[in-house]
Amino acid sequence: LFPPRKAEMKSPIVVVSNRLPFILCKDDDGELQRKPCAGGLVTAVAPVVIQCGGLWVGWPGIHMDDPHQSVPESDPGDKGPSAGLKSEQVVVVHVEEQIFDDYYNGCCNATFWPLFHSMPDRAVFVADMWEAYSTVNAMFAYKTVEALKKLKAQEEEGEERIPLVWIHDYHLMLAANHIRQQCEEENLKCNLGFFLHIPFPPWDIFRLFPWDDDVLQGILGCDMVGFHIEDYCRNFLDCCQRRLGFRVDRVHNLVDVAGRTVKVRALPIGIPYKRFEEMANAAPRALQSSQQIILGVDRLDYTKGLVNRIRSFERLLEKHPEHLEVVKLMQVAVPSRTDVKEYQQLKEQIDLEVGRINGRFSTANWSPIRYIFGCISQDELAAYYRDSSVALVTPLRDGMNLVAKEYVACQVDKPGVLILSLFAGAGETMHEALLVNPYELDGVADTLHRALTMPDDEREMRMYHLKKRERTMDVDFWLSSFLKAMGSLDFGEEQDEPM
Ligand code: GDG
Repeated sequence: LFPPRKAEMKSPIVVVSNRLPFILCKDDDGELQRKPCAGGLVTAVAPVVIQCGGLWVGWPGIHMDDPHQSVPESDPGDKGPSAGLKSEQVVVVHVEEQIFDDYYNGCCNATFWPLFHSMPDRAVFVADMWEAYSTVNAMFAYKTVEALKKLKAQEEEGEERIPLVWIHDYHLMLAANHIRQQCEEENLKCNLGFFLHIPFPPWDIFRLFPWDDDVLQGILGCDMVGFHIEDYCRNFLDCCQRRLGFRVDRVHNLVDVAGRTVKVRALPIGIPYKRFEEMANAAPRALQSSQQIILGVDRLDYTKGLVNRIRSFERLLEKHPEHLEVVKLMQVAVPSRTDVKEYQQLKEQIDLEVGRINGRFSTANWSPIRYIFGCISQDELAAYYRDSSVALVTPLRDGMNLVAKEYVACQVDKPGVLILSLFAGAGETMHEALLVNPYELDGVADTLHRALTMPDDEREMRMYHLKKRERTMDVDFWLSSFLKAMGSLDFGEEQDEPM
């Protein structure tokens, strides 16, 4: 059974991610303050770091004037998941502003983000950005090795604890190899794990990156590499074999790196299911019950397929006019990377499409699309999920997609229908959703019609199975699976290791 109730970390964990589990900002007096983050990942991982006396290495969210300034303790009123993380458990990576810009806005978000989402035409390949990426990765690695030395110094006589270093996401694909090399030089031991939150693309796309071999070698510095789904594992193995000529075992998902074996695992992330279910049970009604609501919730990003989605909804109104004045598309689009031109253009395009379709179909008492460009609270979000008849989750490409899972957790009343893109990682496991190709607008429109007219017993049956799976395979399950695959959990003497 997961999570294994009695299991404990055998040794401390060092989490390495682009962002710390909170953001530092200045209050009115210019004093630094922690602003908590409450995403599922932080909620699951921070308590483990706190419990095992581990460390978190990351960028604090601002460029600090004095890089030696210490991180403040959390506010006494902070109820966020990282509140218990003491300042001595936080390792801040400071990066000079221009280098950070080339690393983050450049190589991470203008190169790897589109490329890994199989949209190579949007990707830029600039040597300076790649150089900044390599520099920042080396800085993260240096800080991590310093952190490992600190942990080593805290060991008691005769004790040897081998820490787990867990690196997250496409921002830090070179860090593992640096850490491994430095640890060898300094005679430090650690187990290295990496998890990629976005897709890993097929070989034919990946090879477009001019320094593709460095990226592979960087990731292979780990002992284990985790992806959301088997397809991404297969793509990665293909690249290791075809680009580097390494031997791969496709039955057990292993790569032989000069005699060292790297495990490759599909570990689909889940959500804090109970938290969403509780919020949905508690939240007051948010939407008018007289209309059928089709809900979309996304960061405003070109990978999320918002323009296609809005046009599919238009096709629904054209093809099935019985839905006029009865249904409404409610789209929440959270501002994201707003200083980037491509994202500004996408926003303008969505504004135009929404205006055009509302102008075309609205009547005195009804308009087809309600569009929120902004962030709503988690309680409100849970109520929107609960009160919508259909969730329309149609990314063009998505590593996993948590919105689909959160919608399912919040179906505590009359169950709704989940429409899900074939090209989201979530589509691999959420079989009872209505799966669609977001590029085929007519197909999505027909599926919308099917969802809106689906008999109650079919809705209930589909949602029952979806809920059952997500309740079990929640974010704690994912966390335990990763730690177990890394061999980092101690199950105690009385308890057998779960299968
Ligand atoms: C990356 C990968 C992978 C959205 N609007 C509001 C709001 N949200 C929250 C949702 C959800 C999260 O944002 C979005 O998660 P996704 O999974 O959809 O997408 P990414 O941000 O792109 O995440 C993705 C994920 O990493 C995890 O590995 O699934 O594929 O791209 O949790 O609830 N939250 C609030 N107000 C909003 O308006 N409070």
